[in-house]
Amino acid sequence: MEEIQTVEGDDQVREAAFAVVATRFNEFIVEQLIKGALECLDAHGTAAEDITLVRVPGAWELPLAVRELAESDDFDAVIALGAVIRGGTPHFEYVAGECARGLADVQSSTGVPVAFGVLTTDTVEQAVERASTKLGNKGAEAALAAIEMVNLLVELERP
Ligand code: INI
Repeated sequence: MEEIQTVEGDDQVREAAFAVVATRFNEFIVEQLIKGALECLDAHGTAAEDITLVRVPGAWELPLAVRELAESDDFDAVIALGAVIRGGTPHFEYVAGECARGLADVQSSTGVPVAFGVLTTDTVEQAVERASTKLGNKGAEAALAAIEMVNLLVELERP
């Protein structure tokens, strides 16, 4: 087989603006996700003036704020950060499910990449692990995905 053409976005930031939207709920965990995301954006070449941090009460409120930012034309991608922890309550299913559905909705209806950095875990311990620096930080992972998707869209739109 002849070599096929592959299109992908790289991880270098070139004049792109990012909004980071983070919940205050489970703040002690989400602060670590914010730290991971901001360090990742910085390490890949984003200027501080190209990053806006927005805070919302909880994961339920993420989709509305993310939609507002995605529709503003001021950002190339939005990074949503939060932590929904089960803790034996059915509330979990509603909050986690609607948050994920709402964010996916914003991404597909606006065409603006929305990175999903929302932890959904059974326990606090699992959430702490995924927000750590040692075992991989989901905030940093989401920021990296946002960078790659911004660059991929540039590649795909190139004539
Ligand atoms: N919000 C979260 O971000 N994480 C949770 O684990 C959570 N739980 O478990 O209830 C949570 N609830 C609050 C919700 O997101 C809204 O802020 C609230 O219902 C007000 O609309």
